[in-house]
Amino acid sequence: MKNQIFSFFAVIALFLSFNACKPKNTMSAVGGDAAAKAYVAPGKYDEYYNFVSGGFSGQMSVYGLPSGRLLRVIPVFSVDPEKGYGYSEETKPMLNTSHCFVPWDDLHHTELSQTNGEINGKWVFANANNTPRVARVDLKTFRTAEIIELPNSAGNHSSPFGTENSEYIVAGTRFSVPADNANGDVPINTYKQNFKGHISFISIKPENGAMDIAFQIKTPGVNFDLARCGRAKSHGWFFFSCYNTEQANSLLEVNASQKDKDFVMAVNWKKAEEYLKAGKGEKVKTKYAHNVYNESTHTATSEMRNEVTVLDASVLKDICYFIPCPKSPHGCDVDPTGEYIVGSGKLAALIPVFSFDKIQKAIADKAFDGDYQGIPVIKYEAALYGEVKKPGLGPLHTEFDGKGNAYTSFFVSSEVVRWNIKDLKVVDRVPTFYSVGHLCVPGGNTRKPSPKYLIAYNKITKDRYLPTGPELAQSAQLYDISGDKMQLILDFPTIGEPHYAQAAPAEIIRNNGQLKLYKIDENKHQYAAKGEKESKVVREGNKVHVYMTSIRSHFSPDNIEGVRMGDEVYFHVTNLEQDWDVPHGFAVKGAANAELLIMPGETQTLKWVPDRVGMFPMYCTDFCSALHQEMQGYIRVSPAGSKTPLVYSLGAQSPAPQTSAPK
Ligand code: CUK
Ligand code: CUA
Repeated sequence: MKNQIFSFFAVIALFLSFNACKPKNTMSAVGGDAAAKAYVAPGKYDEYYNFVSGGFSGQMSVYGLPSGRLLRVIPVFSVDPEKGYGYSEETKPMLNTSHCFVPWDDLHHTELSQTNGEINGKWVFANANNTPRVARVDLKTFRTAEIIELPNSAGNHSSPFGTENSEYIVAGTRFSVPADNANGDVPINTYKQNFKGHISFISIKPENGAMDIAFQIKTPGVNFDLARCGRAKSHGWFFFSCYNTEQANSLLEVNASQKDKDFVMAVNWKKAEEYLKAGKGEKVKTKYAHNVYNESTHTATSEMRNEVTVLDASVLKDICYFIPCPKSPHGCDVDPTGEYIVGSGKLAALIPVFSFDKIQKAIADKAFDGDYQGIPVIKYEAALYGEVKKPGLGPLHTEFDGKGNAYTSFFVSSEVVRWNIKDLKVVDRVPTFYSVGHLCVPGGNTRKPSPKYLIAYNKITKDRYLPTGPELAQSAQLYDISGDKMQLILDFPTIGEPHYAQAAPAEIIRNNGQLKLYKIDENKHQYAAKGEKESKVVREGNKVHVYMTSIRSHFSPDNIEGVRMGDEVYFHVTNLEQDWDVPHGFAVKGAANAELLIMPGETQTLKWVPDRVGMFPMYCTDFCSALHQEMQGYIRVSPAGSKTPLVYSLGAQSPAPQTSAPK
């Protein structure tokens, strides 16, 4: 019997270790009190806002925590027909780039603005991975307010990571490429000579968040993956993980995994600022778009810039230092005290923790192992605080709770591991379902984390939800980390593929002066009609401008005749409502476009080019009142060259009372 019990446990142990990489969907992983912990009663608000990257959806989604309820999808880099983003004339310029209008991107990281190393609730930044851009979302409106393109970059992955007072949002290029002012028409196998890395420092105006590329730092051609600012004692520094220091250009899975160690790059950005002031930067010709949404004109403008200032790290020797870091590091995370820098080698069996003090001493003592293409390489031992031994398989990202613990995600062994930063001992581990990428502790990248919950953003969901054909839901998992043992309390599906996310106590975001509506008197839109009396239809050549208003429950005008084939019709719809939460929508049959969704006091424009002669209904798409279904109208389209007069009306059965002569 004893023997049987022993072998029973042996089998269980074997089973567990064998299945370590794919934990089973067991009920026992969720305790009986889990539901109560994640339950937010109907009508009650969540404790946290969670801003989650949408990956290849190009959008950012906002969840409430701990409920996991989806509150909003904010369109950032991808067009969104639901909100008319990228479809309305006013928002099209937001997606302009030096290439063209780009309607999609791949958004991996969100970054909340900070003051003194704490979240201030003003803005959340996001990166476009494919066509390198950084966006600023204004948390007064939960809308994308600004997008700046990044020159000399490709694959803007190591981005957007901010400094402690949002002095800068920094962005490192994943793909090194020939600089924009160099000849890019070179053989790919000249990578080592011709390909360069660039790190962008985007300055943020404290009063309004306006972005500008203050400078770039040119580095050897490697792949920058992730980054974190120094904080508290290490304020003034930035830390980047880099891989492919082999400088391979083919079959990177093998060729960029040759070296035992790649690098964490430490950047002294205060020093870089000094060089910039001293005129050591080179003004380099390039081309990049800067797009800004103006809240009083309700209109975005896109401007093309053609110059950027570049500091060369191989010439200005004391701004960048490489620190050896095992096996293709992915995450590079700094603890709340700013002393410990954690590098997560994707293929490493340990986690190195570097000490800021030791890095400073190593630089002072010149404890270097030569250089890497002109950048000093600090000796590994000289920078190392210690190593977390055998923590798990495939470490990716680390967050902190401010109580001395670090939490690292392990992609291969599908788990979150809590370890103590001081003694580097693992104190708890919990399985994730399944392969986990980023983690988020609210404020986990600040001086003062809010250590109640941890959210894991997973890559694979397998059997967690009802199946939906070949493509399954993407997923996040919520853990209670307030006790000695981490406890899984909730799964919730996400929009797109979630990578990094940040969260903040709801109070910080709610009490930042959120906008409830646009004041109609302050509407400076060129085509606004600030009352029904101002509504009209004006022909300018083949362009027909409809100054339209909407209010419960009609448009003015609601009948238009005299539009001809060959015309371009612009419906400028002003929502006259001055109540919170009363949008109106607008759509026209056959429009090669999306709807408009117009907030109270706002003006938005839909362009419509009729493709045939006939009668076209238009209607409100947002169920705004009991008589929403009555909110409609007609546009008559006549043949090209017809003499149908341009008339428009509201409340006239026939004939139309107001006319303007056809020109
Ligand atoms: S990445 Cu996706 S899991 Cu693009 Cu920050 Cu690590
Ligand atoms: Cu306005 Cu429905």
